[in-house]
Amino acid sequence: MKTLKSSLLFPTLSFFLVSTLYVSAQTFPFTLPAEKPNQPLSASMSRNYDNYMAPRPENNELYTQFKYTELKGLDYNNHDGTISRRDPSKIIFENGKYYVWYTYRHTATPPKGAKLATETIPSADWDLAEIWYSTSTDGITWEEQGVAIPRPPKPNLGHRSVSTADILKWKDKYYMYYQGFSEASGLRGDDCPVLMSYSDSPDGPWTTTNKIVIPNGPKDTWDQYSIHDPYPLVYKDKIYLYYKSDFDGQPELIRMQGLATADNPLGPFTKSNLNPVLTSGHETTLFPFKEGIAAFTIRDGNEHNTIQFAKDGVNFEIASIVEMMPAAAGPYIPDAYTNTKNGRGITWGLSHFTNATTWDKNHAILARFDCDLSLDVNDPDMK
Ligand code: AAL
Repeated sequence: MKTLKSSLLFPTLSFFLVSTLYVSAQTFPFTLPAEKPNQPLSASMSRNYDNYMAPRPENNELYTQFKYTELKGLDYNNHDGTISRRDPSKIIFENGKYYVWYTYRHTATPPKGAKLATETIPSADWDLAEIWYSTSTDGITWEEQGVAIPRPPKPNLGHRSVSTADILKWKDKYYMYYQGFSEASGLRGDDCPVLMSYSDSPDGPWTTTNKIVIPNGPKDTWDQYSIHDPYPLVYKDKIYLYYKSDFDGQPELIRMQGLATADNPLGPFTKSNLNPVLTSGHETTLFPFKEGIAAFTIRDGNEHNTIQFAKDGVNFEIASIVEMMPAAAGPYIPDAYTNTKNGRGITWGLSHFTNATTWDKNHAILARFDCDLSLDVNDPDMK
């Protein structure tokens, strides 16, 4: 009896099991449904809906791959570490051409660290630097125009180095925000506040305010030693300036990003009471996207290699996980300063490559990156 029962039970159960598996495998559609399907999902499938730009996770508009292209026109032949171009600004289109600003260093020797630094020997790749600019009509061939913002004479702020600039266009005037070092980077840390110069034309001349426009935080706060990578956008009728600081390099907390807003390019800037607003990343790269702001979160922190999105410009969520992100990217953003409520995204920009592994030849070069983060690839303004 016992034998008979089990011999009947086994085929009956296996039939049900096999047919159930077969049916559920068949019922999951070949393409991903727009809404999260009401059926058992693996953890991975489930978070594909919950975490990444639902309701069309297979079509995540903030997912992309990156392509890199060598530039023409800027000298790529000198790799002995005495010339460096790095940390490009956003790119703007004015007077029929693209403009970009960047940290330019031309010194007798490569950087040698803070202990060996002198008035002519740089401590770091961005020490003893100036802010230079180039223009282009196609985004590939660039013509170097020379210095935009020189190091001011001692004892003015930034006399040791001016670097890592970004541009704001506001009511037909141009405002350049940049790191101003009054001692060699690395002496204590990579310490600097943010300075600002302004001009009626992207070709200058630039007038320096000779003032700190974004001050470091008070003692024992996360941004007490440095404000790096100032990055202004116009959003919600205000200047939204994102920046990086670094908890003084504490290993677990290294490098996060904050926000300071203002009604006027000269300030005062008010830091967000939710700072840091991004717990990961390195150099700042953000752009208006739909009603909010999207951010590249590169290189450092638990959430590095992601693109994040904040509906309100403040509370960021991971939108996608990506690879080979552009370092220090300066994108071309057609609506960076239009106070848009429907940001259109980006398709290209400049970034830098550093050769950190060969310290005795330490320098950086600029390159072009292309990506697909535009809401309308046929939009002629994106090119
Ligand atoms: C960069 C930026 C800032 C830092 C240094 C030069 O990539 O994050 O500019 O100070 O490194």
